[in-house]
Amino acid sequence: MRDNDLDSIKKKLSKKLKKDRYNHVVAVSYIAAALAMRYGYNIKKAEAAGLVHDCAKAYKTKKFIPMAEKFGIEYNEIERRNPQLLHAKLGAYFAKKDFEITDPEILDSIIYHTTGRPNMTLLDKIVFVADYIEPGRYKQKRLQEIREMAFNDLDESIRMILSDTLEHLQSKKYAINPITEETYNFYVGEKH
Ligand code: DGI
Ligand code: FE
Ligand code: FE
Repeated sequence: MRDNDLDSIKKKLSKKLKKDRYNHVVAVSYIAAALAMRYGYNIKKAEAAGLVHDCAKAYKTKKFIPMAEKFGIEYNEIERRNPQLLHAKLGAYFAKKDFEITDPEILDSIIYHTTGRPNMTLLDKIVFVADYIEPGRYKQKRLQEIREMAFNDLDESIRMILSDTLEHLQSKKYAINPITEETYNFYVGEKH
């Protein structure tokens, strides 16, 4: 991943995404870079993953199910009823098709950025956490604490994020994706 590649990804994204969403992905990319520095991961790959993680949000949510059908992307009952969840899987598809990203580690980190997954790779963790803590976020509780923890103990920050997210989803009575629950059980249920 060269600087050139990152510049061309940014340029494309700035044309496809609304301004707020573009600002968000740039912020995630820089926080992902900072976490990569802290935990010893390839900085450019982290930046690229951060930039493209929400690229499917260039499209309207009502197009997600038809697009998944068309591209042969499988979805479960929860995703059918909450199609916004599909922006993660669709994002990996568009990252490959429109942004020429072929690195499986980057593509996986996009697929799992919303729900996490058991036994996440370091890049999965970096993108998952960066998405939650980027400077533009303000709605979640104990953000300051989680932001500090992200740079002290990445896994502990993941446990905090998963606990808060599950609690939030339950309080709103949102349907929980089985993989969100599996991730929660893996990281919070048992200690890792
Ligand atoms: O795309 P972003 O807004 O940057 O962030 P994201 O991809 O992490 O999506 C965040 C939203 O996804 C947040 O409102 C919580 C929601 N979410 C995460 N897991 C689940 C979920 N929503 C439902 N219904 N079920 C889940 O399991
Ligand atoms: Fe997202
Ligand atoms: Fe995001």
